[in-house]
Amino acid sequence: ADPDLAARAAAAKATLGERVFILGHHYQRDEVIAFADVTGDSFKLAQLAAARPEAEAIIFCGVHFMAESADILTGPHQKVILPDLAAGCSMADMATAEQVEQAWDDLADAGVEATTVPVSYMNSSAAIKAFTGRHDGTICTSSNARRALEWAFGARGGERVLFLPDQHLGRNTAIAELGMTEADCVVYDPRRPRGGLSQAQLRDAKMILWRGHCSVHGRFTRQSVDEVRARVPGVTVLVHPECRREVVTAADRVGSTEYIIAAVDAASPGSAFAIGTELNLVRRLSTRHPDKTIVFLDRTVCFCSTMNRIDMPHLVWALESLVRGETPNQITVDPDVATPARKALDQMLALP
Ligand code: CIZ
Ligand code: SF4
Repeated sequence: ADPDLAARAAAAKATLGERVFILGHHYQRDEVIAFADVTGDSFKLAQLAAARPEAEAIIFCGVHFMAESADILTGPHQKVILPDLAAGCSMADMATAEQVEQAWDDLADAGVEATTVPVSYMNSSAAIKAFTGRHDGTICTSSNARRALEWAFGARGGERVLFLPDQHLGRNTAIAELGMTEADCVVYDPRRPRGGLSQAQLRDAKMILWRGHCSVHGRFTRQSVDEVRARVPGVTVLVHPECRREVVTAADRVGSTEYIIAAVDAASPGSAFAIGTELNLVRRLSTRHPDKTIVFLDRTVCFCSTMNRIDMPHLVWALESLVRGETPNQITVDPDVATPARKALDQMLALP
């Protein structure tokens, strides 16, 4: 890390004081996390975004969909800033509003849209969250996907769920947490007519999984797990539910980033973990626990390139712009979109 940039960030932050609130996602670089007032996964950060109403500016060190959610959940006087506008998410980009409207029309043609509940992962655009709210669905994260599905099939009375946009989180949660089988799940491919499915398949499915995935977590394989077990004797394999089904079944434990952090923190000295999630977080856990062996599940997988776009030059630029009275890279969600998206986010925050 560049000491000059760190000194400039510290000086600007001190000048701004309570006027700025810096949120840092667990997948951010160490040097950026050092300046975060709070850190968390997307669920925790969504809950915390509105925690400091006196802050005029929220610098979101994470990716675009998270900044959009923060704008939706915070007051109109609070400006949300994404230090680099190119910090998107390839998974969120895999479901566009037009494609999802088309899928809903396909469900209507099959006569089942009224009994289908949209459940959308936080990792989606504000437009997808708005679609979800307009159809009385809910947002979920990997921390509460089980509760979201239980609500959709329970209190909400759905017969099937349209799960957007991460097929792996949807499948892993349905099978491991709700006792469904592969046969209950179908994959809707937005590039094919009617998602590549028959009307009977749309009707009979309990989980209609969108064909989306994370370009980082989707790269771990069954072989990654086998190889790490051979390399590190007695290792506990801990993976995120964005990993493919074959990886989750081969692993020992599965859970959100918050779950992974808690599991490693609670383990006794001398324990060994191979972790299948973003590399910045795995390295940070390894540094924090020198008494434990912590390895990355697959050495050929790399950082999330868009998370890593938020670096010290961008953070310093955002902070110093605020000091000058400028508000660069502000993320604002149009009220037509924000209102139904907020409804879907509030439904998530109200899950039991
Ligand atoms: O993969 C991601 O972007 C995750 C895990 C987000 C989050 O914190 O839920
Ligand atoms: Fe998107 Fe995956 Fe990066 Fe998360 S880790 S921001 S899901 S591409």
